[in-house]
Amino acid sequence: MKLKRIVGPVLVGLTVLIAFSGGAVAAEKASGKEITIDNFSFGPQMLTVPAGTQVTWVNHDDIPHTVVSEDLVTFRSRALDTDESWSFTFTKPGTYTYFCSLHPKMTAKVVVR
Ligand SMILES: [Cu+2]
Repeated sequence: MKLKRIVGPVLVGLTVLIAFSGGAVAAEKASGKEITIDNFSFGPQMLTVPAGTQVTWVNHDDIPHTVVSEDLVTFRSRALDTDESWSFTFTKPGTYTYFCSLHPKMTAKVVVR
């Protein structure tokens, strides 16, 4: 009788904990990762994500920027005006160096594991 009283709440607590951590992982995957463009630079300069992650770039500068993969073909955004964003989902592991085609000195990389 005494044992039942303790085990009941512990089981409920454990179930809630498992459900909560599962939900948190799903939310993180769905929301993806964000890279900001500010003062002519990408931040973070290097972002590491698991394969399947959607990465979104947001331009906070008041001039346009683009997001273009080093090989020019893997991904290529349109020109992003102030506060515009653009997303790409990385499906294959690798190191993806990219730059802004309007200001080629702006470079950064995404590492996909
Ligand atoms: Cu630029």
